[in-house]
Amino acid sequence: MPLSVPTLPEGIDPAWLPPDAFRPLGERRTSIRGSGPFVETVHGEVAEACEQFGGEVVRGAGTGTSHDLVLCQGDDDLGDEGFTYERADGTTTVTASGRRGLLYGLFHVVRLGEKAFRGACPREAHRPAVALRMLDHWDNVAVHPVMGQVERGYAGGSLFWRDGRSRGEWQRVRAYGRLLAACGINAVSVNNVNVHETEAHLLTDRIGEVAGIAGVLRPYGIRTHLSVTFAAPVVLGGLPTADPLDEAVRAWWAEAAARVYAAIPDFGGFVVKADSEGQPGPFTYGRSHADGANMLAAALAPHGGTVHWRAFVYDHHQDWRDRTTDRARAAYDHFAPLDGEFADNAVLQVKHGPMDFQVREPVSPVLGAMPRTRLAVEVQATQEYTGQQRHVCWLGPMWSEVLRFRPEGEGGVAVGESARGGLVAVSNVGDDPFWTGHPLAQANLYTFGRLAWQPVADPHRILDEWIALSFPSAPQRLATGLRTLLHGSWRTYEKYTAPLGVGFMVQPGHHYGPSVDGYEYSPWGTYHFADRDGVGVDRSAATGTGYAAQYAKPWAEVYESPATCPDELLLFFHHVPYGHVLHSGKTVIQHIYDTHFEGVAEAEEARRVWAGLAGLVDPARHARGAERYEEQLRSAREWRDQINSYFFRKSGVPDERGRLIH
Ligand code: BDP
Repeated sequence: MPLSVPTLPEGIDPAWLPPDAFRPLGERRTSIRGSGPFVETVHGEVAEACEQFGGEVVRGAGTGTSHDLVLCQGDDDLGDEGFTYERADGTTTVTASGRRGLLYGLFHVVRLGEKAFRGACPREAHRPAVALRMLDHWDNVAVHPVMGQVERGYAGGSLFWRDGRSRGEWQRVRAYGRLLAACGINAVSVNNVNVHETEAHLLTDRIGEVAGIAGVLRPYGIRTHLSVTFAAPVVLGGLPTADPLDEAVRAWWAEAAARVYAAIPDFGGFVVKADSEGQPGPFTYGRSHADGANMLAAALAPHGGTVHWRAFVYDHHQDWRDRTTDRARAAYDHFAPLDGEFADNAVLQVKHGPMDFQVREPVSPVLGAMPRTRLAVEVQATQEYTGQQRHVCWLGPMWSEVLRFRPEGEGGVAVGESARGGLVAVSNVGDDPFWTGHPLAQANLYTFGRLAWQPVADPHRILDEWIALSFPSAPQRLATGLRTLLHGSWRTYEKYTAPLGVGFMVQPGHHYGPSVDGYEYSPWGTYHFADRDGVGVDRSAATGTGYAAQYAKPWAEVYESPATCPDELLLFFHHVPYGHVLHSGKTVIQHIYDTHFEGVAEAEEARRVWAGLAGLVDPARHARGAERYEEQLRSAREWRDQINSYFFRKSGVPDERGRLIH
C-alpha cells in the first residue's frame, strides 16, 4: 500500500514542498521497483503527484511502455541513505543502495524539476557526508511559567505537545517529517534539553506518547530521540542516588532503555544537558562527564542507540568582578582532557562557538581538540540571539564558515568533515501557519538540512535551491528579490547589533532587543568591559584569560595579537582603545558608528524590497513578512541609537560625519 501524502491543515504554508514543485514529476511516467516501508512512502509521493498532474506510476518494470523515471533499489555501496542518479536514452534512473536512499533520491528529482527530464546526465553518486542530521526541539510538554511551551521558540506552540500532553495532530507532524526528509534531516529530538518534571516522565510511563510521534515521523526516514534528565533514577526511579558508577543506577538505566526500545524499536537515543544552568549531572557525585555519558551509552548500546551529551557546561554563578574566570574557556577546560574516554556510541554535542549562539563568535576550540571523540556540531536555527524570527537573518553563511573552519590551519581537516557525531540544529519550527514565524526563516531550516548533508556545499546555491522549490513559478524578479533579502541579512543584523564579536548586549531573560549593560554586572559571564578608554575582552594568553591558547598553533597565534586577529572578532579576543585602527583602516569607534548607520539603512532597503514583491508572493505570506519588516526596522533603529549613544557617551569621541549629538 502506498503511503498517502499528508494533507496540510487549511491555511498551513507548504514551505519548500508546494504541489507545483511536483509538476515535472507528476506529468510523467514513473516506474518504482523494490519493496519496504520507504518505497511505499516514495510511491505515495509519486502517485499523488501523478494524480494531480496527469502522469502515471507503475510498480515494477511494467509492460511495453518506456518510463521517464525509474526509481529502484540496487546494491551499490553508498550506505543506507545514498543513491545514484543518471539520465540516458530518455530515462532518468535513481538507484538507492540502502533502504532510505530512495526517499532522498526522489526529493533530488523534485529539486531538479524539469532539468531532471532533459538531456543526458552521466551517473552521479550521492550520499550524505554526515550520518546524523538532527533537529533538537526545545519543546516543553507543559507550558513553562517563564519559557512558555517552546523554550526560545518564535513560531507559536509546539508541533508535538500542548498543555502537558501529546497534541496528536498527526497530519501536521507527518507533513513536518516530509519537509525534513526533503532537506535531508533524519533525526529529531522531541523535547527540551531542560527537562522539567512533566517531561521527565516521557522516558518511562509516558513513552507511548513519544512512540506516537516516532511512528508518524518514521516513514520519512526520521529517528526520534528524547532529552532525559540525569537525575531520572532519583526523580522517576525513587533511588537515593544518580551516581553513574552505582550499580543500581546503571541497572535502572539499562532497564529504562530496554523499555524505550520495546516501544520504539528504531529509537535514536538520549540527549543530555548535564551540570549546566541548573540541570543535574555527574559532578554532584564527583564523577566526570565521561562517566556520565558512558553510563547512558552502555544502557543504549545493546539496542543500537546513541547518547548525545552536550558540552554546554559552564558556571552560571560567576563573580563578575573576577576577570580570571572566562565562560568562553569552560567547554574546552571541562571536555578536552576527556578526549578518548567516551564510548563509541557517545557523541559530544558542541555548540559552534564557545559562548552561546551569538551573531559572531569564533569557532569553538573544542571542535579541534578531541580527535578521539565523536563530536557533533550544534547550531541554533531558532533565532534566539539573531532577531527571534522577527528579523530576517539567514544563517547559511555563518554555519558554512563554521563547517569550513580548519582547526589545524591550512591543510588540516575542516570541522564539517571531522564532525563524526553529526550536525545538530535547535529547531525554529512551531505550530505557526508559516512553520517558522517569519516565512523567510524557513530558509534557515532548509539550509541547515542541506548543509548537514553536504557541509562543504555553497550556502548561496542552497539558498537558490530553496527559492526555486518554495516559489516554483517565481518570475525572475521575485527570485532576485528574495536572494537580495536573504543573502546579506546576517551581516546586516551583525552591523546594527553588538559590534566586532563582543556579543550579548541584549535584554536579559528574553534576549530580544538591545540592553547595552544588561548582562554587564550579572553572574552569567557575558561581559564587554566597555569603559571610557576602550572595549572588549582580553582573551589573549599573554595578558588575558588565556582562551586564545586553547586553539592549535596557527589560530592561537592569529587570535593572540590585535595585529593579526580578524576585525570581526577583535573585541571577542582583545580589549582595545576606541582609537585602535582596524585592518579596514577605520578606528573601532568609527566602525561602530558607521556599521550601525549602515545596518539600519540596509534594513530600510530590505523593507522596501519586500514591499515591492507584493503581488508576486502569496498575500498571507507577504502580509506576515511586511509586518515583520516593520518590526525589524523599528528594532534596528533602537539598536543603532542605543549602541551608538552608549559608545559616544562612554568614549566622548565624536562621529567623523557629525551624525551624533549630545
Ligand atoms: C541558551 C538558552 C537557553 C538554553 C541554553 C542551552 O538561552 O534557553 O537552555 O542555551 O543551550 O542559549 O542549553
